[in-house]
Amino acid sequence: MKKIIQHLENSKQILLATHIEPDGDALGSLISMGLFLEAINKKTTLYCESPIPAIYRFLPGTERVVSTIDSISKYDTAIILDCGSLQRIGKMDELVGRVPTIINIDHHITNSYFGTYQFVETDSCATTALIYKLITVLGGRIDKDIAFSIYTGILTDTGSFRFSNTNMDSFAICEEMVSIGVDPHIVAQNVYGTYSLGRIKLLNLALDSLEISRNGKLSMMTLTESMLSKTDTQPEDVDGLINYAKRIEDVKVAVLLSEYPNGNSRLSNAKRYYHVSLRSDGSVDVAKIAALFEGGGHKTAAGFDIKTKLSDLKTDILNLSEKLSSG
Ligand SMILES: [Mn+2]
Repeated sequence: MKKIIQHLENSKQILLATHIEPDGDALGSLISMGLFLEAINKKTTLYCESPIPAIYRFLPGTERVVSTIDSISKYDTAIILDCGSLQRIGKMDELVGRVPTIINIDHHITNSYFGTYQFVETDSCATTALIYKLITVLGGRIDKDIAFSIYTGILTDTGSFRFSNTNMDSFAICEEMVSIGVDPHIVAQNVYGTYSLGRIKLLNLALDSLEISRNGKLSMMTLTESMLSKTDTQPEDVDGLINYAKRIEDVKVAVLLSEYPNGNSRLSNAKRYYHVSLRSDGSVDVAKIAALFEGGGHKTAAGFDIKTKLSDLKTDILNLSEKLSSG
């Protein structure tokens, strides 16, 4: 962290980027770090390839996030947030890789330690918790706007203090953010309070698609492109649906298969792109399962992308359940 601090003190033009299809921690770390650097007179660009999900647009500073980068040569430093690999930022990965100094700030267990400097703590509950540490060590001031982002990142990445990554820091940092002026009710109302009608309809279809392995240890939901179009929903509306599959009694691993928009390939037996999300009850390391398919994540939440036939994918996933130990 010392080297990162020394470097940041001298850098002038900084590009900050986070992963595609951002969650609360991705946007929270992007915005909190960006606002902090601006406050200490650094020129910054906040970049995220995907649109900002509606539930996070209440965060002060989201209007600064851009989805295009015009010229890369002006940046002396890029800070990559909440990404296990540089590829997670999306299409601009190669271009951003040319920035002279790359700082990798993350908490994913599968982090590849890319970049010039790394601040990676895999036992940290959220990347926003690392931003909090960094600002604190720098002696910086956390204002109310920054506090909202840090609080939201920790709240969402710990599943409202329910997931196994929840620790003392989660509560201590959030308590401090509340003392600075964050209203937990406002955050909860925005993040969890309202669902669009389409999302409720999508939930209905997702629940209908539930399949359980023969031994009862694995649950699987499938979301197709046509379900999204039928309910007029966006990929962001898929967020959190997997938790319904995870809550089922005796289930150790929950799987959500989401079909990527595939354009015009209408053949039912054609291979299609899928994102596979994996969640575990804590007894199974799903990051290891994801790594078998060149994916990544945490012990209890991981994922991978695959191009295959849906029937083959389902068979492969259900076969995984046989390897889940009993007890
Ligand atoms: Mn995170």
